[in-house]
Amino acid sequence: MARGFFITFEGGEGAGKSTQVRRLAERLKALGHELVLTREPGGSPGAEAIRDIVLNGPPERWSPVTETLLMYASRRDHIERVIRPALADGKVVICDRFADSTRAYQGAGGQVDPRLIDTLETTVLEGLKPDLTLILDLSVEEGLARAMSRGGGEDRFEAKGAAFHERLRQAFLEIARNDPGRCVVLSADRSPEAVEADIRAAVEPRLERVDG
Ligand code: T5A
Repeated sequence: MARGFFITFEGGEGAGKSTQVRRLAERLKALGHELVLTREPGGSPGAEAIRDIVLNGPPERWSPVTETLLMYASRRDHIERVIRPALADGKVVICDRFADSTRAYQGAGGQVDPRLIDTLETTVLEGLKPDLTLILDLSVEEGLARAMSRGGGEDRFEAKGAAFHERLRQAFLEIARNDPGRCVVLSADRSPEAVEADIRAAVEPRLERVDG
């Protein structure tokens, strides 16, 4: 039976995830892989509707616990309608953010009780775990400057203070330390080409092993 491969990108604001998702997708298409590119929050029509309400408005619009529940509601729809069907078809799924973002943003950043996040992860994900998570690591200052340079104004999370963003940077690094078989940390403070080369070096041997 075909086996899909699930890749997630994680990191703070402006780390270059969307840029690298696009570059990796072009590369894997050229190598002949069937791909699904997606993102969180969002990725299915229902989850995109939740994305609109969770990202827009003043920073204190939702409490961190409510944000956690909204993220997991959108994630469940996305998994049921997009991620699991694509993996079952043997496709490579590349997702811009996934469950680690909830641990970092709502858990470490928003100080939500980790037991709530553990419970949601167990019941909502039902064992679904990325095969590979690429964590783009960048200083908070540089990441926020890059996010701002894109234009379009701040979203609710970009508008939170530097201490919030520093907590979540450390949380991503801790997630990687605790799950070294799944996570690869890449320094994003380099040219897009240098980051892309490291991403290819992380992804391609793993995909070759799956393809047999
Ligand atoms: N969230 C999400 C939660 O709180 N909990 C959750 O569970 C989940 C899933 C999503 C927000 O939701 C939060 C986290 C987020 O705050 P989003 O709009 O999808 O919001 O924002 P981000 O995922 O943060 O993505 P960004 O678009 O802000 O940043 P990216 O994708 O990391 O960066 P990118 O590629 O858009 O690049 C930003 C700018 O930098 C340039 C690009 O050209 C662009 O202008 N750039 C570089 N410049 C110099 N050197 C490089 N190597 C560069 N790479 C890119």
